[in-house]
Amino acid sequence: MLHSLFNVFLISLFFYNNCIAHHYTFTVKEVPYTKLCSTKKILTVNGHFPGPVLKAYKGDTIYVTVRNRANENITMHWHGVEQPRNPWSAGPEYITQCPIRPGSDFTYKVIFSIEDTTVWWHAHSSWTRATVHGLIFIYPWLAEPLPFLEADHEVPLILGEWWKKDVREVVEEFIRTGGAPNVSDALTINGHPGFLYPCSKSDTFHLAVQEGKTYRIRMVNAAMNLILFFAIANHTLTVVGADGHYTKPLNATYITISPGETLDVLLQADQNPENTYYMAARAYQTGNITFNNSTTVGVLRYISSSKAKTSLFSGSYPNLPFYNDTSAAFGFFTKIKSLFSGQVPVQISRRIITTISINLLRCPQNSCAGPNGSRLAASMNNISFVTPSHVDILKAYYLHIKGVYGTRFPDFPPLIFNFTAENQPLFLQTPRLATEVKVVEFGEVVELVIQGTSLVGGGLDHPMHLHGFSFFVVGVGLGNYKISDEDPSSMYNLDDPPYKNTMTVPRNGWIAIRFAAVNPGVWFMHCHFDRHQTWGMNVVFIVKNGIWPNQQILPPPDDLPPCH
Ligand SMILES: *[C@@H]1O[C@H](CO)[C@@H](O)[C@H](O)[C@H]1NC(C)=O
Ligand SMILES: *[C@@H]1O[C@H](CO)[C@@H](O)[C@H](O)[C@H]1NC(C)=O
Ligand SMILES: *[C@@H]1O[C@H](CO)[C@@H](O)[C@H](O)[C@H]1NC(C)=O
Ligand SMILES: *[C@@H]1O[C@H](CO)[C@@H](O)[C@H](O)[C@H]1NC(C)=O
Ligand SMILES: *[C@@H]1O[C@H](CO)[C@@H](O)[C@H](O)[C@H]1NC(C)=O
Ligand SMILES: *[C@@H]1O[C@H](CO)[C@@H](O)[C@H](O)[C@H]1NC(C)=O
Ligand SMILES: *[C@@H]1O[C@H](CO)[C@@H](O)[C@H](O)[C@H]1NC(C)=O
Ligand SMILES: *[C@@H]1O[C@H](CO)[C@@H](O)[C@H](O)[C@H]1NC(C)=O
Ligand SMILES: *[C@@H]1O[C@H](CO)[C@@H](O)[C@H](O)[C@H]1NC(C)=O
Ligand SMILES: *[C@@H]1O[C@H](CO)[C@@H](O)[C@H](O)[C@H]1NC(C)=O
Ligand SMILES: *[C@@H]1O[C@H](CO)[C@@H](O)[C@H](O)[C@H]1NC(C)=O
Ligand SMILES: [Cu+2]
Repeated sequence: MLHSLFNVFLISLFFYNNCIAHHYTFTVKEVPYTKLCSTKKILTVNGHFPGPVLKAYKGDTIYVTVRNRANENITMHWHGVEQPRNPWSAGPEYITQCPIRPGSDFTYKVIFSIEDTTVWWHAHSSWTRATVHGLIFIYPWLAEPLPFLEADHEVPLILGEWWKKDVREVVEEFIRTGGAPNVSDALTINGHPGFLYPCSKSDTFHLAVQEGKTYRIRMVNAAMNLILFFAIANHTLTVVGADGHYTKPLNATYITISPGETLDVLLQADQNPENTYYMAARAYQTGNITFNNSTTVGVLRYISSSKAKTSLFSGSYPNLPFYNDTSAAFGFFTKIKSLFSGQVPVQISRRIITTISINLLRCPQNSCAGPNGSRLAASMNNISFVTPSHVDILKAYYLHIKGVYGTRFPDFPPLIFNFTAENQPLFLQTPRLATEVKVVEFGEVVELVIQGTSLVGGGLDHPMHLHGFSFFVVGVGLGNYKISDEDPSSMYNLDDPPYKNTMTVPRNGWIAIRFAAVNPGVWFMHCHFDRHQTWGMNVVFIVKNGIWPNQQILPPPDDLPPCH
């Protein structure tokens, strides 16, 4: 008995030490890449696009040294990792740190706690995340069984967007002109546009599968500005995880995935092995805005197929929903349920209601490139968030530096109007520019209602992401949230709602999320469409320290990048 226990101990230690590193080095540098018939230099981690997969056991702490050997500022974010008490490693530029400057290094301490399944990492300064991103695979401890059939293989799958121009030029241009950013030139699967795009026959993602085996696709939508539909021809996708948490198994013929979201999907290689099957992704887009309606395609073939090489261009395409099919998009989102029941906080101590809007700012002589010569902006509760430029908010909070931010983010929209009306009076379009945070006491149970508005252009979907927490999505609806309702919980799922870090607010609709504010720190919340983040659809939560030492922010690391 003693002997066998000892053996188990040895084996697990051996496995632990050999399979999973606890220290990684990310060297950020520019490397030339050729796609769509043109070559440009892009920012990469260790020369790779997409970047390397990190692996961790549940509850592990890993260290990632980011060495900036590029010629622009950078920060790194560990998307979906709650980082208990450790906002110092959260990453958003000028929110929790000043950037790592060219030639400098910073070691991030990434503290895993309650996360299971798959999350990801990406740069969090300007639009550098376009090419600086990768997946994080989380494994349960050896003794802990998976709640679904163990797969035979794991497949990392990153959906992305590619611009032929340097992304810095795209950003510089739309900030300068006040118009919308140029849309991308391609969608990608693991960096490959696929053979439907020019010059891309050899730049196509291939997945070779063995008949009868099960594949666990660990995927993320790393696109900058597009929600995507994805499917694989003739194969059912079984969703078992979302945003780093287990879900009830869900069989689907297609999935919808928003920027920032991760999914764990099981794929059975159970179709005729002689055929070729395509996987494909393209945009879900409801608003009246320009987007790239092209399709990225990858190839799934069976290893045993005799005609593998010749049949490449005669495969089956999957059926994807039409671009503006809201019931298909939200039909998928709302079918995702947590594996577990009864974990939602029922008593809330604070309800915050916020609008999210696209806005316009006047320009002298109507000289900007937005509608009517104005400048496009975006807001929450009519405040277009102004990012500090000299000191980050965390440092200002920790060291009591005044004048960096205000604490007057309102609990309620400053004006009540028909948020989703077809025609809005123009005077509502102009936001207030400010750096206002929401301060929350340690331990408060927050319900946050996020209401989309139809201001400027009639409304859009918005994937909203919160750092530092996972939240329960207790409600999703179209139209106006009924603010006057005494007890809105009759329209909520308080049993098994999904536990997420990113949730899409439907066009002219709302979501209600709940989280317990038990993670002290400074936590960014923003739209994961990067153009909206750039325009100010952001807010910061400051969760104060609790009374016990283990309820307080950890001390800052020694190598924190200086601000000036
Ligand atoms: C954006 O698109 C416009 C119109 O097609 C073009 O003139 C401009 O050069 C583009 N800018 C960038 C940075 O791609
Ligand atoms: C979409 O991408 C295709 C292929 O790169 C490109 O030819 C087209 O111009 C793009 N569409 C828009 C609206 O930019
Ligand atoms: C795959 O699906 C397509 C479209 O649904 C169908 O036309 C085709 O016959 C199917 N192919 C196989 C091999 O099942
Ligand atoms: C889901 O799909 C898998 C594989 O195609 C199948 O084995 C399973 O029975 C399906 N489950 C349900 C509930 O339909
Ligand atoms: C869509 O936007 C364009 C300008 O970007 C405008 O001319 C057009 O009227 C809009 N269409 C609708 C249906 O709102
Ligand atoms: C895609 O957009 C182009 C213009 O950019 C348009 O000509 C084409 O009809 C669109 N395709 C679909 C399927 O909507
Ligand atoms: C979706 O787009 C099609 C074609 O552009 C249009 O006919 C249809 O009305 C749109 N549907 C919705 C719900 O907007
Ligand atoms: C542009 O101005 C005209 C005239 O004032 C107005 O009717 C229209 O709604 C404005 N468009 C936007 C997007 O503000
Ligand atoms: C708000 O606007 C929507 C869309 O035009 C409309 O259907 C709804 O009746 C309006 N609600 C109120 C209270 O006026
Ligand atoms: C936002 O604030 C500005 C400035 O105070 C005001 O003009 C505008 O009407 C407000 N809009 C909304 C939707 O509250
Ligand atoms: C890089 O960061 C430093 C320190 O915050 C700042 O002074 C500098 O302006 C930044 N450079 C760019 C190009 O943003
Ligand atoms: Cu948005």
